[in-house]
Amino acid sequence: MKPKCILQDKVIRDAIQGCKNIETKAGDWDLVTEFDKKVEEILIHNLAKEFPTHKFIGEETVSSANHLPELTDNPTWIIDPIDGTTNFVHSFPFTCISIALAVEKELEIGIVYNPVLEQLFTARKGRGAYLNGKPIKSSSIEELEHSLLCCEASYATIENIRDITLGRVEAFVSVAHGIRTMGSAALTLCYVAMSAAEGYHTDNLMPWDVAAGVLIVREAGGVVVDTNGGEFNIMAPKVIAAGNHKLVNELVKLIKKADAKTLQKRLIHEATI
Ligand code: 2AM
Ligand code: CA
Ligand code: CA
Ligand code: CA
Repeated sequence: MKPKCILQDKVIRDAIQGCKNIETKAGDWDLVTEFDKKVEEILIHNLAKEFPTHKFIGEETVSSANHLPELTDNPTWIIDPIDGTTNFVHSFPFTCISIALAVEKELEIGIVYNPVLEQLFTARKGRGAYLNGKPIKSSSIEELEHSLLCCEASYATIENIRDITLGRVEAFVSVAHGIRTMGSAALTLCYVAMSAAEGYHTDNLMPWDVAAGVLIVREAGGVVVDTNGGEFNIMAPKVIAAGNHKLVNELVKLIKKADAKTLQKRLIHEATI
């Protein structure tokens, strides 16, 4: 049964094939539609009715206030009304609602729902992760060369991180069975949780992109760390997720090596101009 808080998933399913009013936020690549705002409004309205003392951190509310609130010890719902907005705009069916509950800064509940493919991922801390009610488990593959790796290549459009992003993509391509860049951080984390992919990495995300997915990966037996290999920080997410510890460590080393190569190229380039 679907959790009550996502019962408005019909809004996304009905809208994905139709016309959308599209606006941009930070740049041409940063899209928002009336449906992102509508779904967030309904989610917060319904949850606040049920849990009047709880706090909310939602992407579109934060964007319009231009201020990311601090995560406190109070129960806080972290909401992405449509993760994969660019996919949604293009009617590419890889898009979802992502909802997490943090209590005392710890993730307690994660819900990710793709209303087009009708895939509902759920997790509760200490109680495992599920796809449409059936338990899921992350991959036991430990070698990069046997892995399907996912990342977000679209950050290559941002000039000051283009070389770092492309350097990491090149490193992934050169070692893995294959790479995928799917445009929804929340769903990609769930695919790592269900062993459809072995690993995922991206920087430059926000709490609502990853909060639910991170809990789902961990409850499926997977591992999430910060890109530098340290503890993952939900309020400043730089993510490496993998099916197991060994593969996470391999990814940390691979990214460090790729970045060192990129920075060396930068130095050589700067020295020659
Ligand atoms: P969004 O669809 O909710 O914006 C791939 O684009 C992933 O990165 C998605 O999970 C997307 O979430 C997220 N993302 C975060 N900031 C973004 C931005 N400025 N532009 C595009 N995607 C962004
Ligand atoms: Ca967005
Ligand atoms: Ca998002
Ligand atoms: Ca979003």
